[in-house]
Amino acid sequence: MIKTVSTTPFQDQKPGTSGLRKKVPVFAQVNYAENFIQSIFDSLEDFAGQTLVIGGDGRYYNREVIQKAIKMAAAAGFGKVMVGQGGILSTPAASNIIRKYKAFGGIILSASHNPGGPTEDFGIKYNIGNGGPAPEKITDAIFARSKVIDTYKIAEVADLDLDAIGTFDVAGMTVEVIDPVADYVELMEQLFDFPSIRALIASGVNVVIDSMGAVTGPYARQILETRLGAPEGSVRNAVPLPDFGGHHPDPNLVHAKELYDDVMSPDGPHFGAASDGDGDRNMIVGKGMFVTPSDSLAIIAANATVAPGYARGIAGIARSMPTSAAADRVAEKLKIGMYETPTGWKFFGNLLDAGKATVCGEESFGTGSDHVREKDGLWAVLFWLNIMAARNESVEEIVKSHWAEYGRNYYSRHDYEEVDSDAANLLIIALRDKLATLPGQSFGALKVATADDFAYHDPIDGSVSKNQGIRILFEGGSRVVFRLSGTGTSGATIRVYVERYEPDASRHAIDTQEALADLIAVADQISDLRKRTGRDKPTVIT
Ligand code: VG1
Ligand code: CO
Repeated sequence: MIKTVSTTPFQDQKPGTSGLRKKVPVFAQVNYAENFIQSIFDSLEDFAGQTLVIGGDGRYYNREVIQKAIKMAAAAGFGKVMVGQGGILSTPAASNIIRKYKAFGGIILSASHNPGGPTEDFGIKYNIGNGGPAPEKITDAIFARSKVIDTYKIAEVADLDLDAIGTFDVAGMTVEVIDPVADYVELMEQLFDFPSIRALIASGVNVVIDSMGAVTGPYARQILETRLGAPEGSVRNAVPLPDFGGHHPDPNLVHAKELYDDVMSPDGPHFGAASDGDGDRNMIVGKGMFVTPSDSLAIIAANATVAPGYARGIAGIARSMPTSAAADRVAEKLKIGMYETPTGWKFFGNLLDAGKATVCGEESFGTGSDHVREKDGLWAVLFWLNIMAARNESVEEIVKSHWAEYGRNYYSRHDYEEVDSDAANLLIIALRDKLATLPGQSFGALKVATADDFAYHDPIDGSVSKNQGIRILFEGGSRVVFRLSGTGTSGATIRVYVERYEPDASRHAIDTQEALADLIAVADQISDLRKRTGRDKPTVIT
């Protein structure tokens, strides 16, 4: 029943910031997905008889690849596969299942915040036994293997019915089709004060969540509507659809604008949140106040002890390098560790496992903690509701008092999407060449203090990750950072991150883009971005 199939390698299966992402037609090529899945298995050791978790965000091609992965796991010798009903598992839910049931690892099918559909994006990611994304050592091995692979193994059996909960046999391997939501909800109930949040909602605080036609719908409905008593319909776009109902499931001010406008309107809800394709990102909006993800991390850390799961305090905070330094000030005040990592959740895993960091965050709408090893969108939403309930304050009040205490880090990211790859690479190379001459140079009132290409030395395993972003730091705490995206599927995306620290509370009400205007201009001057890319403005500003 186990068939060995000859194949020829593809040269483009290099995992990026978060797994392998390609357009569906690329993944649908004969043997393409199989090659990559076999390359994962070939890079792992000692998993015979162990459990593999499989699930995805429900996007187009999810079910097809899940069937292949199950049959290949059986052929590879796994003892058991746990798969979410309908092929559904949000990324944080998958991480939880891996940890809770002590699985060997998991395969998550998602291209996260990228659109879905027959000509849109798909992705495959491998997570290790701690529930987190495979570290570079493993993703490098997978890529190396994918370039030379010549056979894969697959069980020749009929497709499994993914919609029926229960235990089945696939070529001698057990497959358990599980409720994708139950374990996750149980975990959230342990971490947060559900009775207080329930009371907050009952008191008339109107909460809405936009699931953007992606995976969080079933999770959000169970938590917000069933457990916390919000009226039916509080979760919008709640059914996961293969094309996300045409939504671009990226929770930011561009793609979740409808929700934002609604919360900002006088009669709209008091609190709104949105999540991405696979449920690991979050956007938090309160009436009159959009919360930047960097501020969200800082505020969650500063208020963490209000949540029962964090009542004993947090051990440390970790943030990706481009994320604003708002959380650093909280760590300083709490006298706890602060860790600055490269972009991508895989770099937090060691810090979380070692107990060095409890909460982590990225400027890209990602926040999470040691409860799983992925960022977690609904976790962040519940944390905010728990803080609001405990402090009896609105989002706006909480953010403003945080700024008054710690100062405000004005922050924005400008993305230039689908630019010519050569132009983007040349821009980074040219910046790298300039680094040594920048310190001491002045641009108007801004004087460069230091400039480098960020390299991370993992304090736990000693591994080194180089070329993680060009940073130019100015005297007084302002900075600009340049890096290329590792999640896009066409052309290159240049990300420019801009930050200014403003301690003076009388200057906390300036429009963000205005507050950063001089830095934005200097970023262009130093990088020559507009000339090099032919673009006169960013594709997306967050
Ligand atoms: C982006 C974000 C990064 C995030 C990654 C995966 O990566 O910037 O912070 O970890 O997406 O998020 P990049 O390389 O395109 O900048 V998800 O929700 O797409 O898995
Ligand atoms: Co995501």
